[in-house]
Amino acid sequence: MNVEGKKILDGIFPAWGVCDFAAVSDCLLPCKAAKDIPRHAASIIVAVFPYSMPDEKYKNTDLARFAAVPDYHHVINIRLEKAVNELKNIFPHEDFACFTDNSPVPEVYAAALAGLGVLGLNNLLIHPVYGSWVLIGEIVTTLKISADCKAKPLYCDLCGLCVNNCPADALGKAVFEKNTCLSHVTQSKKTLSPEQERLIERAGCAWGCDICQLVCPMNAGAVSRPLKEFETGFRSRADLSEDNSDRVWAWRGDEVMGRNLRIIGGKE
Ligand code: B12
Ligand code: SF4
Ligand code: SF4
Repeated sequence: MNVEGKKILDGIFPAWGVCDFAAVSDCLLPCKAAKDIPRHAASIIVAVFPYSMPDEKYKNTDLARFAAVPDYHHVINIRLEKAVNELKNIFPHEDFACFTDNSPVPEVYAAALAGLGVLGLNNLLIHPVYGSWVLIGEIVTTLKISADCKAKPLYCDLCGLCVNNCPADALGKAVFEKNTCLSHVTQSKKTLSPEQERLIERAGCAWGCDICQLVCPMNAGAVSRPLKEFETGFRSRADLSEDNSDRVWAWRGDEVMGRNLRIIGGKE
């Protein structure tokens, strides 16, 4: 990336790196958005977006931290699109496509390859400054940018605390048991089993699950410097009587959140 391009990215992203598209092209995730990947994609500009407030803000929370801020898909896409618009001015003949979450790119792996942190046994990217409290977004481009980190990604301290404290026993197996993960259960539209309801009740969390991050010692010194968009829209509790159209759970409809709030005895 030339100096001008770097300046653009530094001004929009709190932290970013680059990985070769070829490094992930063999392990793309099945996703409708895959059709948007530019033909002859060469590089991926991966960015991380910190979202965690200081710990005291979560004393009375009934949400996982990613769900206590405005919908990150929207917030991150605005920043990614701003970067693309500015990059197009200096690289008018290149193609760019933005993705976050709803992405064929295995984002955790791509971010680790881009030198943005290590791979946790909890499946998450742990950034050296913000810990795992970051969301990930990326720009896939035909622009050839030399990747920052050509080495294989590094792993976390492997202390096992996330595995031992996972309430759903989803971690530490050969394959992550995503359907048993509490985060998945809270987001499921299906009728829950009594066991799944008990899982939600015990955790007291109406959307998502942060247990494997809260116990992680590599998050102990994580710096809390959330995006300003996240900070201004922060709400530590779910309340269905408010306008929730900018919340991450809105796409699932009020029924799912209503069910979860009933289970944990929160405000519907
Ligand atoms: C589906 C999904 C979920 C599902 C399933 C999760 C899962 N791990 O499978 C559910 C609903 C459970 C979930 C929960 C959460 N999620 Co989620 N989720 C995703 C999503 C959309 C896809 C993940 C996926 O399917 N991975 C498939 C597996 C197989 O991929 P993988 O483990 O990375 O492995 C691939 C690569 O790493 C690669 N690979 C690995 N090693 C190697 C080695 C070599 C040599 C090669 C070639 C390839 C390779 O190959 C694998 C197969 O493709 C991603 C966004 C994305 N597009 O990546 C977000 C994402 C992973 N989730 C995210 C978050 C924040 C969460 C939660 C913390 C939310 C919460 N608080 O409740 C929890 C955490 C649960 C946990 N401990 O994993 C963030 C993670 C941010 C971070 N710091 O890492 C992401 C990146 C979304 C985002 N844009 O920020 N999630
Ligand atoms: S999010 Fe919760 S249920 Fe899912 S793996 Fe982490 S600790 Fe286990
Ligand atoms: S809790 Fe331990 S094993 Fe799990 S991600 Fe953190 S450092 Fe790795």
